[in-house]
Amino acid sequence: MLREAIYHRPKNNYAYAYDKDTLHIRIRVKKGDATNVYLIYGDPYEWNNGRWSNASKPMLLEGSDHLFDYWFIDMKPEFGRCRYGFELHSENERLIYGEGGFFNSTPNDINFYFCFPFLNEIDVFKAPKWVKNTVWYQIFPERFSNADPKLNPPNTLLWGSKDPSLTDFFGGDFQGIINNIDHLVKLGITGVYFNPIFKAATNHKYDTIDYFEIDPQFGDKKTFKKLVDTCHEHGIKVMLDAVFNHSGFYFAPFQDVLKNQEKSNYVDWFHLKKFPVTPLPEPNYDTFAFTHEMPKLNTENPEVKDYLLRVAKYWIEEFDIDGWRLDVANEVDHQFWREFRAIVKRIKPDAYILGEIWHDAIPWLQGDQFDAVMNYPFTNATLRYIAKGDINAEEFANQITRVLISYPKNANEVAFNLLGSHDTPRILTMCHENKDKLKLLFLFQLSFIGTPSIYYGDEIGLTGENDPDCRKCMEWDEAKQDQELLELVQRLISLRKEHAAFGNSGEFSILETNNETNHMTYSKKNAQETIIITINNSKNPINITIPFDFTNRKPTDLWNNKPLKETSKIELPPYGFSIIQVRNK
Ligand code: ARE
Repeated sequence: MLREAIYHRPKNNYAYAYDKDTLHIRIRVKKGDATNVYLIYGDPYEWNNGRWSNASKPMLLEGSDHLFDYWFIDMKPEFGRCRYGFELHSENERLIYGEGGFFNSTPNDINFYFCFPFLNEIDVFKAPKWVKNTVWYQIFPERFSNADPKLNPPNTLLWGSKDPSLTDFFGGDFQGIINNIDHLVKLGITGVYFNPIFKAATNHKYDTIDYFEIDPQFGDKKTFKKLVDTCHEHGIKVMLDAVFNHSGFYFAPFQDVLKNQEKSNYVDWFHLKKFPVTPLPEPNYDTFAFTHEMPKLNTENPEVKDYLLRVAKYWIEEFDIDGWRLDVANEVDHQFWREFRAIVKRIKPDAYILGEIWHDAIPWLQGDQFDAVMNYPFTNATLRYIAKGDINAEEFANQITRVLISYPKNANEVAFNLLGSHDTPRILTMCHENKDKLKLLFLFQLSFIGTPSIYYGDEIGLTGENDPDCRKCMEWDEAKQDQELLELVQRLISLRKEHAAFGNSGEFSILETNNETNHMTYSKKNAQETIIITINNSKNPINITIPFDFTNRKPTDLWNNKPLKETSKIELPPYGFSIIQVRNK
């Protein structure tokens, strides 16, 4: 066995508390090296004469990518404490691995084992229960619906009259969202994520002027309350965008700095580099990216912290919002987020905290900061396989396995799985407008572990290149909406609700990938049923045998709602799919 490939480290995605009684342990081994892996474990205080009385348990092969196999076990340490090591078997070798390194026989020194000291309940990663079953919908408020022309900002354009430029306004507002709540309800949405709504200068409102005011183009606080109440009445949770990394240029404290320079009371609110503070030609202060309109806030300053935490509290306490999406979350200090979490959870224990992080985010998912992150690694892998077609089925399986392995299972269950957002090209455009591919994207997203999020308009086939083109006005003329697509998304969401295994309580396993046909078969399984999904991601029809024995299992074609013959052979048209259900024996 290749020792260099073997990896384990406690207290991260390789060993973590799943709940107050259960530990999850993983180990990475070179692909194909081990035939069996066992966990050797015991309580540190039960160690007698160089050994434990109890024994070892077999681990399961959880998944593989192109280099590694990942072995997994869940166990309940009787006294909450655990020392453990791994016994790895290949055809001709038996190897023990622990904190002390590699051994040919079970080490008789307890210090050579890994240590999970104690399963303290307060440290267990815990997201609000409701999140797991949520289907999100993302609304960019300026572009969803304009119902109150009195609120239109100057030069508001006729709804949908052109593709948006960086600076266009179309006048979307809260009343427009309220008027169209049925669209969300029919779709089966149970959570809405709103892009920023606070007073700001631009159409996207990421340049906050006042964190305690609604932007007047959207309505007033009364209408916002009505919006939250309307959502709640329809079983829809509400999440707002918290832009705490930076303020807008016209935020009063920043304007004060520009005016009073060294004498300003707000010099420590920002990351100023020298005086006089000047925004142009290049800002001499830290900003978001290189945008002088977005001065970076000094979240280490207690005054700034106090101000922003009051903002976080205010919108929960006064308007009963259910969650915060944190903009540019990874550029803000961890300490700020820890305090943010403590306050938010104190006032609303089941509020959801979602960080915008595009990369591996394990340091934020330890239970003390975020409940989830926007799962762009999921997005990238899925779009590459289905939309862009630049990776094949096997590589997709590798990448999706890595997505799952990167986090604890309880974090995966609430990951915010998006296919597109206001920051990315429209998914239909990514699919080169091939709607069959788009359907496969939705199928994969809505049958995967985590909480799916639909970017407004993707469900009716809006197109658009990158920002600002991906922020077109929502199309409300039913004749111009893709009704077939809409119905597909609706049905997939209801399958998620009707069949827990199809949704978030099903264990995801890849059953087969084939690079020649480019198809992939995976299953979702819970205690009651197994659902087997095949995606034919190819312009050719396929005729394949599903690697599952249906004999005496009474399979049902869930998509077409009809019983199937007990055979594993299926035929799928180009970009076709099948969803087969069997009850577990
Ligand atoms: C505007 C224009 C852009 C132009 C830019 C230049 O629209 O076309 O390039 O100005 O200054 C908001 C607005 C944007 C606006 C931007 C600046 O929505 O329209 O751009 O402000 O004024 C990284 C960050 C991530 C960030 C993205 C955009 O990590 O946090 O970049 N996303 C949030 C929001 C945005 C928002 C802001 C931040 C600022 O979701 O909408 O922009 O508040 C890789 C990297 C990622 C990177 C990602 C995208 O994968 O690894 O780190 O994300 O690409 O670039």
